[in-house]
Amino acid sequence: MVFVNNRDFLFTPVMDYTIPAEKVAHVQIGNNAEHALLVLTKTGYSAIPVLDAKYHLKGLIGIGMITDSILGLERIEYEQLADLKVNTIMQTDLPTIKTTDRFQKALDLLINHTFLCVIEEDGKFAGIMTRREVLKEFKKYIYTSF
Ligand code: 2BA
Repeated sequence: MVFVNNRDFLFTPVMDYTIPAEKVAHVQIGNNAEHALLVLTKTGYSAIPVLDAKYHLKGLIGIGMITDSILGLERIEYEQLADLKVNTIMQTDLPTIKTTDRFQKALDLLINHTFLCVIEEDGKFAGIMTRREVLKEFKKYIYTSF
């Protein structure tokens, strides 16, 4: 990536920083909570996107949401995991950015979110933009500019 002057990076396309969909761990909307917990545990991520069969973004599922949904009065009711569908416990009010958006918008949102889902105009999931990728780019930029 080449920046012509100090502010140009704010206007670079978000796709320059996006981890493509095929490299992003996800679950399908019809999966149960047991499967989601398995994917989250195996990948080591605390939250991942939820997609439908057509690869449209539907929400986010995290370990905390799953635990909360099976929290009984006195214990965690693990036996409920198989019957709970991801779509009943996932977070649906999530910030997203479009493939056509500029980096500046993503930067603002990444202050409060560890990653952002990137979607195409038709809602199809394109990938994620993470704080890590952005920090890596900043590091490269700072080290090569000064
Ligand atoms: P977390 O899972 O809470 O991870 C926080 C940070 O810990 C990550 O920051 C990364 O630096 C490190 N980390 C966690 N699990 C890792 C792993 N399996 N391999 C390498 N590093 C790992 P970011 O890379 O900025 O990611 C921010 C958030 O984006 C992650 O939060 C996770 O929710 C999501 N994420 C990142 N990469 C993903 C992927 N390939 N598939 C699905 N979700 C991803």
